[in-house]
Amino acid sequence: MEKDRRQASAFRINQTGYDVRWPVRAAAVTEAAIRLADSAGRILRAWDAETAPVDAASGERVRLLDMGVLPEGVYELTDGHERRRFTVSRRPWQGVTSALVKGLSYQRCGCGLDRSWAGPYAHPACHTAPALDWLDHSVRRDACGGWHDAGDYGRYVGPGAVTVGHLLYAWLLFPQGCSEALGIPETGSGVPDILSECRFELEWILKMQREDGAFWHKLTKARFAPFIAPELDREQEYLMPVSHCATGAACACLALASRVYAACDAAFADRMRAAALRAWDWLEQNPDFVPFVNPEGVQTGEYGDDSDRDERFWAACELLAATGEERFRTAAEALFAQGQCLTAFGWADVGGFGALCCLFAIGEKAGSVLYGGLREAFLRQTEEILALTRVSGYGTALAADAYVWGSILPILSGAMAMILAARLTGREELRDAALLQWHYALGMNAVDTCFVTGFGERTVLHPHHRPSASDGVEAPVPGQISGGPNKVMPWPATVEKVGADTPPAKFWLDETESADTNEIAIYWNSPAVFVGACFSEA
Ligand code: 9MR
Ligand code: ZN
Repeated sequence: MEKDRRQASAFRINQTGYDVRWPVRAAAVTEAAIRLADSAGRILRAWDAETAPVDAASGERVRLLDMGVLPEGVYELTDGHERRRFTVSRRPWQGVTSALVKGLSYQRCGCGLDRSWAGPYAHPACHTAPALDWLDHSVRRDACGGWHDAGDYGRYVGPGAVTVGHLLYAWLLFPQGCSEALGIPETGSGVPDILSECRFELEWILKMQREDGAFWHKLTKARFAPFIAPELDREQEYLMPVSHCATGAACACLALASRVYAACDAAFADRMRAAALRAWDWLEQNPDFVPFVNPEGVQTGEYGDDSDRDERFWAACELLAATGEERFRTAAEALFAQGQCLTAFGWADVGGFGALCCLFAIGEKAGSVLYGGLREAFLRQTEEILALTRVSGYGTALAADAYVWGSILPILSGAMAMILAARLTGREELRDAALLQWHYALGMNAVDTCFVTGFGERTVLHPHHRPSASDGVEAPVPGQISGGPNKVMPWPATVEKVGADTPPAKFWLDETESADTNEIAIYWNSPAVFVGACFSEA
């Protein structure tokens, strides 16, 4: 039975439906003639039999069908052999967008998840013991809190800061698209739930700052826990050495958050602003980049990076926005002049956030370099992403050879850039291309799978996620997005199971063991929230 259900359909659709406002697109992996009918059986569109060129990423002959804007209703695509239904409605993605935010609340650490809001995914408090400094075990400190990073129980400063960055900008740009009540402990407090959820991480980030302003890179054990429930994972956790990238990302994120929370909690905002300024001072006093590498004996996520130029750039932009001080303009301009990837919103490359800050938070006041010049560079770089969608059979913003570990990140990050570029220019083709990435995430892809747990008729059932695998509940924790296909860095076991000849966009296993293709991570959920909020905005 299971096998049949997993058989891919010839029609790859957004399994959560489509919005009445925008063109409906689906991918067809069939050479036969195709018809689109409404619920009364009326034929609305027909496509002749056609042999499409092979799509390099999926190895499939795929046609991207454009059905235009359709009124509310249920529709059916058929090629004479198979049929597939989809719905068109108003704001269909609010539910999945809210679930993606709530998906983060299930990652809360240092506290229990109460049954009243976490339902069957409740668990007692986890990771509440004080941490030791890895470099000096005599130093003991409370660093409790934050979200578990992913399927593991570590908390990592840079990835956490980036996650909050996606979420706060989602809220700043598309407040209606991500302001639903979520059913979290703070629901009803008067503060939008998405901001309360971010605050949970921000309070932890603040705890990760050393007295001299630097940030510890991460808080983890020496090695990953077995697949046990979080509260049973009781081995000693350590503050791993400080790093330039963690300090730069935390600095930027806290400066951004200080602007956002000023209206609802001035004292909290001030604390974050002061912490950001101390982090900046540390960066100034420590100009020479040192990459973080796991100390000997440590095997948890490394999150290594070869430069802190982008973290410094994002930090300078956010501090300029938060303080208006000239010294941050000077710093941001100099860092911009060194070259930045302005379309990247990932844990390693954060230059996109600097662009976002200048173009949408500061605006023309940023001046001729950080507004005018940067805008032009940003639009030029976004054009390259748009070009990727044009050569992909599915319209995916990823080259065939770039299906990395967590390929969902560059795909959604590309969508973010195109959304912003569409907002700057009003060009609908950018918006439509961004929307294709959302469809990809929700099922319009080579594995015919909705990558968000709990959504879609063919969905992720076995994410690499310790709580999902150990809670005794059959369904995985909902509202969490799989990293997706990875042919750049797959594990040998994955290669063996998938087959070395499998095309990149199909290099995916819905198996708990496969961290390399099927883990979930906070910074994969958060760009999905940004994109979902954009397309759910009223
Ligand atoms: O998302 C990270 C990906 O870009 C790297 O290629 C991969 C291997 O280093 O690590 C990923 O991050 C993992 C982290 O190291 C530990 N927690 C789980 C993360 C998601 O798989
Ligand atoms: Zn925990």
